[in-house]
Amino acid sequence: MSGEMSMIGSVILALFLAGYLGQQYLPPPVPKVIGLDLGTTFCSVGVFHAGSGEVEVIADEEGRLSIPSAVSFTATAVLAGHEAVDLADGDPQNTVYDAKRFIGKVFEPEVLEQESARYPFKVINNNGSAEFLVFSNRSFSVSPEFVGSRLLLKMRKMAERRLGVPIHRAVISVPAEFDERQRNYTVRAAELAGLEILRVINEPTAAAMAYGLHKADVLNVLVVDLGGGTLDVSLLNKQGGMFLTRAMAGNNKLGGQDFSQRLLQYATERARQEFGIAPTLKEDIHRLRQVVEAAKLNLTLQASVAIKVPLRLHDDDGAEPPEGGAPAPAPVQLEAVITRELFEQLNEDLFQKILAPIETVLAEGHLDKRDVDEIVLVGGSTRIPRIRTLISEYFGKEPNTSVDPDLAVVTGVAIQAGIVGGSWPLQVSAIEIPNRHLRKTNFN
Ligand SMILES: *[C@@H]1O[C@H](CO)[C@@H](O)[C@H](O)[C@H]1NC(C)=O
Ligand SMILES: *[C@@H]1O[C@H](CO)[C@@H](O)[C@H](O)[C@H]1NC(C)=O
Ligand SMILES: *[C@@H]1O[C@H](CO)[C@@H](O)[C@H](O)[C@H]1NC(C)=O
Ligand SMILES: *[C@@H]1O[C@H](CO)[C@@H](O)[C@H](O)[C@H]1NC(C)=O
Ligand SMILES: CC(=O)N[C@H]1CO[C@H](CO)[C@@H](O)[C@@H]1O
Repeated sequence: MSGEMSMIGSVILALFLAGYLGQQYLPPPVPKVIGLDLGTTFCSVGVFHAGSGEVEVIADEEGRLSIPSAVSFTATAVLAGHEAVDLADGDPQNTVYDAKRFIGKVFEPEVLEQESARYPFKVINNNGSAEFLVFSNRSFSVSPEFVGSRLLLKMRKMAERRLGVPIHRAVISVPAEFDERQRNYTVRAAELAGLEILRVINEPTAAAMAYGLHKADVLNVLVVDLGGGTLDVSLLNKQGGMFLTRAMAGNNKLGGQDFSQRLLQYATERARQEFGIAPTLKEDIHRLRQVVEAAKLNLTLQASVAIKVPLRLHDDDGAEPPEGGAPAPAPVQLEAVITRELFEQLNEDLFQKILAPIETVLAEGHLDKRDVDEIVLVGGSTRIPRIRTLISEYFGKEPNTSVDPDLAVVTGVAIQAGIVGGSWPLQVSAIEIPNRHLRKTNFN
């Protein structure tokens, strides 16, 4: 009997040893499960390399780590990501973006109509669900999950190209506020792209994992996600190694594009003062928009930036002059220096709005701000220096910013994919306690 026991013991020991040695000396296994961040404006895909213990965010053919969440429909092809955006200027009606705002959602007819008015493409109401009407050879409608699936397929291909193996399984992140239906439709989008979803994880939880907070000795984590158009604040509470979302609040109409808009208004007003006429031509506005967007990004690193924008400034709404008519007025050039200080002054009231949802989640979570252990910043707009100081001054401590704020979510999802996909030795795979009864407070 004891002989048998010791034999079983030896076999188990031998198996463990073989596994251990295998892990040490065999080439590291190729990741088989990918982590997907299907964002409203950008998407990324990452994997966890068990050998090195590192996350790799997978680049596209041109080395870019994110692809725009846009899909274009042409007569001959469906294009996703950068290729879709390249087409968008020429064919805005057939380039769908922001599909994540519609996925799995049931709308009141008036609300859907208001939403559609914001887009150059046509949004139609299919019994409460949104669909996009596109025209290639003929006109047809596509669902938000179909649009999502083309982005997920593109990312699956990027991963397969990089890893050299077929990929069929993934972990995907969704906003914490997504209800069961929105989660289901996100999973359906993945299925349409030939991917089985092993786990759906909340974006703020993923961001916390990117900082290793699932392993660290912390209790309360506050995640601030400020993207192009929305602010999401979540209060996470760690219980026995698992994250529970305690409270959520946000502002659906606050983000990077609002800060750019203030710069655009400023530049437009400068042009009006200088040339006696405000730029109204579509192409002038487009050029101004591109320049102020670039200036905004530069002001994160530089104290000031000089802009030069050629403008046509026609006041005849752009019509070509008739044959032999008066020649078009000569183009002018708007030159200005924009300082970081000016940028901050133009936006200070918007920046201050970030604090309201932070205070709400603390109140709803019955937590004093001093009891927040870590603050995690996600989303490109959290690079803005004034926003970082605003948050660190509020809490009296530095936020966690070492991970690229555009890649924090995909990094965490990739870690989760590594955990779910790992077979050795025993893996704690759950990292999140679902919280079905939570509602998000919105400031608009
Ligand atoms: C659209 O029309 C072109 C040429 O007429 C044809 O080659 C192409 O297959 C058509 N595409 C679709 C999606 O029907
Ligand atoms: C429309 O939706 C309602 C409930 O959301 C459902 O009862 C009804 O069957 C749907 N109608 C169609 C035509 O799908
Ligand atoms: C979501 O999917 C699950 C599993 O397929 C199903 O049981 C559930 O009813 C779905 N919920 C909604 C709201 O669609
Ligand atoms: C922003 O910075 C980049 C590189 O640092 C530079 O090439 C570009 O001209 C700058 N843009 C503006 C508007 O100053
Ligand atoms: C300011 C800062 O970097 N804070 C923390 C970020 O997260 C790690 C945990 O991985 C902490 O050790 C840092 O102190």
